[in-house]
Amino acid sequence: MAYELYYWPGLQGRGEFVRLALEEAGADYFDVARQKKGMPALLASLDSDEVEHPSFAPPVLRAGELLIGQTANILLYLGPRHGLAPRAVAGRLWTNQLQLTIADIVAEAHDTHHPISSDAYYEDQKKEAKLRARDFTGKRMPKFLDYFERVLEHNPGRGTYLVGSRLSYADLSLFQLVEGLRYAFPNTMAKLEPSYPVVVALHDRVAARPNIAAYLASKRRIPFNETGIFRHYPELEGA
Ligand SMILES: N[C@@H](CCC(=O)N[C@@H](CS)C(=O)NCC(=O)O)C(=O)O
Repeated sequence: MAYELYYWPGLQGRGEFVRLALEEAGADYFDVARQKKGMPALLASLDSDEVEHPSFAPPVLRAGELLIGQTANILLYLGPRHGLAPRAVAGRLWTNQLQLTIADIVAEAHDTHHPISSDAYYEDQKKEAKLRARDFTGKRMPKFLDYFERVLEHNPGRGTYLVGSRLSYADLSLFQLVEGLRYAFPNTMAKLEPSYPVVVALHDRVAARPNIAAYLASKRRIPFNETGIFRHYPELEGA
């Protein structure tokens, strides 16, 4: 069975957390909206008249009969099926908890460029974006990175992975978070990274995994750009 991933074409966005899990697993999947006539199919996955369990927003994954929305929920489903999360309930919940915490900082990263409204242009909320980004880079980024560094250090597996002694989708997502923050806030990350050696080492190990490295080098990996969640606006770093 090939999975169908429904996500906006042309940007990594939250779809990327699902792509990374599918790529690491070597799973068969179609990125539906990137194929011909894919957009109507994507929109149909959100249309309450068409589907039993409509999603509010992409990403959405079709797995056979199931249509699953919410990034963390999709990963909760995929994880144990592809050896990317523990099977026992405590481990599954812990992995999900970490993913939800990553979702929290992802939402905050988004709000640095859209602090007032997701429906308004960045250009119309630049002043507020500057204030929000100052708080995000000065306080929130270090607070979240402190947390993930601590989780890695406290894992009896001694910093190799976030959960137990094996790679999980939470590790892939932390990799993507570091990638995104580096793209959006390169100066801040250059200053912060020396304080987070374990997070950075995990990022590097994920990047070197054969399936991930092949994916990153492929055309399937959409470059970061200013339509996604992680956007590089130099003025938001005080430049
Ligand atoms: N909590 C959801 C958020 C989904 C979400 O906000 N998707 C964005 C794209 S990354 C979107 O299309 N939002 C449209 C909207 O909020 O109106 C998740 O983690 O999947």
